[in-house]
Amino acid sequence: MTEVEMQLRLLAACAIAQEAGYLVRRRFLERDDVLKLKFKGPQDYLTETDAEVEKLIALRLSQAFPDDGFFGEEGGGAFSESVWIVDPIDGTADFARGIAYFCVSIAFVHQGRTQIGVLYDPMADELFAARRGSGATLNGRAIKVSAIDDPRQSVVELGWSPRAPFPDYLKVATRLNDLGAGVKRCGSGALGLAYVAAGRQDAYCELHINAWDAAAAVLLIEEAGGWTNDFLTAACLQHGNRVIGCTPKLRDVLEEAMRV
Ligand code: LIP
Repeated sequence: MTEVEMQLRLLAACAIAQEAGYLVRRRFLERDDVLKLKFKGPQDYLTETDAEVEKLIALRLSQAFPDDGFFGEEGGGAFSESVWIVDPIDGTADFARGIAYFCVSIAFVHQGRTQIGVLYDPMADELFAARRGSGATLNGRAIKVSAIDDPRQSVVELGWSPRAPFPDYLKVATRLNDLGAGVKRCGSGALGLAYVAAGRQDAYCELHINAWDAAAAVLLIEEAGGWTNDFLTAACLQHGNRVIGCTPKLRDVLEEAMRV
């Protein structure tokens, strides 16, 4: 794929993520007060907006790049040599409950490697973007991970979902606490990883997360000078994987803490 073809995909992904984010924001602000919750599984929320936004993103990408593949959290798809991997709303639980902490996540994977990662948080109006080898940005300004190298000074977000055994989560959380880390959990793995890239926190770990949740944000960390585990393996595309994204000097202690 040529330099121009890749750059066009970055620019298009940024524009599409923002258009999709504006739709998510509209739906969030116009929702009625009656709580109508639907679930795909235990603690796995499904909203009409997820499907609506994913359809919009798929349409825009197919119009711009008809030969690329598409895989979305809601509608699935196929993993081809050049494929877009999309989470229309990462942080669905918070979106569904009226908490403004979610984002649109779009990754472009070519020959098995993430080449473009774009996240847009429509409530904060923050566009995170990265192209492999070209750095990472937040609203157009270069970002980099923090310089924290001491776990006792670190903030570590430890994500969880019923996809991983809760006792294992508690085991890792206890180890992180024993290291002196400030341990937190929010509800969007994508934003949690993006905040590591922006230096707002020092690590994001999760025992299991799906490719569409994290692929884009993992590239942000790589391009912002951080370290990540080998997340997007061939198996990850189908089955997900554990994820560690952090400042480089926290790698060893976090890999140890995440062994279960
Ligand atoms: C979410 C992930 C998060 C995980 C949540 C959920 P969703 O994705 O980003 O890391 O802990 O349970 O899976 O469902 O909001 O797209």
